[in-house]
Amino acid sequence: MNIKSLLTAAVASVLGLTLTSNVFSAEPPPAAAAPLPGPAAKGVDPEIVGEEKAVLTIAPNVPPPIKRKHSTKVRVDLEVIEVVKRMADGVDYLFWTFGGEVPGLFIRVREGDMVEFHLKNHPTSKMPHNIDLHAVTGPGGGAASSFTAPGHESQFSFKAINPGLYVYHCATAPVGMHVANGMYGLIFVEPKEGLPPVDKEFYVMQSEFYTKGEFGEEGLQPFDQDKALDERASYVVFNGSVGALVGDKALQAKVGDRVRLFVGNGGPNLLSSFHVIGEIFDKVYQEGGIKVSQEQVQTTLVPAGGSAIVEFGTNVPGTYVIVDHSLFRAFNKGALGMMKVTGEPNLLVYSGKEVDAVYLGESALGGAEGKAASMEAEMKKAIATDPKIAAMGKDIIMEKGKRVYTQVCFACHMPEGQGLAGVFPPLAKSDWLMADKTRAIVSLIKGLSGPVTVNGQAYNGVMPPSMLNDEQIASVLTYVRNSWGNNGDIVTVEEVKKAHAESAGQ
Ligand code: HEC
Ligand SMILES: [Cu+2]
Repeated sequence: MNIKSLLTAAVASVLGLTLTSNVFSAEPPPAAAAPLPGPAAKGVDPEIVGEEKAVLTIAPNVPPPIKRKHSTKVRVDLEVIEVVKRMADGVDYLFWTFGGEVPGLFIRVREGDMVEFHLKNHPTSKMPHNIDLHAVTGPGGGAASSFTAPGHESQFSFKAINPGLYVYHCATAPVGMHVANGMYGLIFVEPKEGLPPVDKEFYVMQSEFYTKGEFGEEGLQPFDQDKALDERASYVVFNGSVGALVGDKALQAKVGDRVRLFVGNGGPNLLSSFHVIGEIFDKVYQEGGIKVSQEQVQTTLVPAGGSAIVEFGTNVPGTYVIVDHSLFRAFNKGALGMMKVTGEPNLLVYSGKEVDAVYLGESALGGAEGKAASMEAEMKKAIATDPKIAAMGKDIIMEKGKRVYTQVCFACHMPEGQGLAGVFPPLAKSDWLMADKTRAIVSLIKGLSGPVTVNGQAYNGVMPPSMLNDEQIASVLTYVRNSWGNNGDIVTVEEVKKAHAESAGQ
């Protein structure tokens, strides 16, 4: 050994790494690595009796509780594979996975077990990978001993000393990127005495993805390093994709069930404000520890690279929406799941809607319905006769009309009503529009086709019926007849109704 390699060896040993498993470089180890001081060198652990293969499950399933009362040797076989899968409808992503799934397969062992871990990297992988299990006490949480080139298998063993719910993830450089591509999952080290029995256990893991395209942009989306650096997630999801827990894939429970969720957060960057709309977590094992640390919790915080166990009873049937309560993530980036609870309604706990009454504020209190009606009539009269109120009314109608215009009409008639020469006639300063109010109303109700002449220019296109309601037609026509140099009066809902009724007969 020369000085340089001695130095490298010294640094590596300080870092707790073996030279063949450098977590900080992407270099694969030599093809035929000599057997490392493995099980033989460890001696015999008198606590360990027998051996078995771990049951691994795909989210949202959790392996069954461990009934055995002694420690054993548990063999875990986990395969890393890089696969293209659905991220959202029409959107694919090249996921790097533990077990072909995001999140990775759920591992359940018992406190005191000796875990013999076999990490296999599929031959089709482009990258070396490894695994850092937060349940491991040892350098790199196993990462140092599990660096595995494509087409190779690594083995290491650890004693599951600390009970709790732990995240595991890939820790191969660049670590952030490996995690961002889907390399994380949960391992539950069940306390010796077990957790109290429940009816249903589920595995829910949040994480986010950084894609070149914006949310929903179709096709195979590559990873976006800049967005990841800025923590600008395009997708925030439960169980690896948009809709993984929605519709037929919703979690299922029955009224009266006690439900336990093993919740993880793979990150790589964002915290999760984990919430189930319409439920209260009556027990929370905060941060995935084994003590119930809080009761009656609405939203629990799950850190990146962390977990929580939450429990609740189901009392009322229905659909319960699971969200990251950072709500734009839930409703705009995918962090939304569902739990469907079936069974008999429980009116003592939740009544459902009992009354839908008209509410008119304090002045209507104690008054009969007649009073409300006469008030409404008075208001209408005041609006009609008071020019100030009338003007205010017009502002509101213009505002509404503008909204309709920018949603529906501008695509053809252009933002400033200028139209498109020879194809879409102008609305700005249109003689056709201003000449006949009723005709304009009818053109929106029924659509317009055949030759029309606007400001001396002939058009012969098709405008489909607008599908707007009477109020929207009134407001948008008010808007276009009072914008871009047009000067008209208000088009009222009554006028639209009348035109509607008359044109229906034709
Ligand atoms: C899909 C394109 C399209 C949309 C959307 C559309 N129009 Fe039109 N519009 C046309 C075409 C084409 C004509 C000419 C029809 C013809 O030649 O008979 C027309 C004609 C008109 C006319 C009569 C001619 C004129 O310039 O004065 C009015 C008024 C009008 N549209 C208003 C609207 C309003 C208001 C909306 C939104 C609620 C709307 N249009 C939405 C395509 C469209
Ligand atoms: Cu990896």
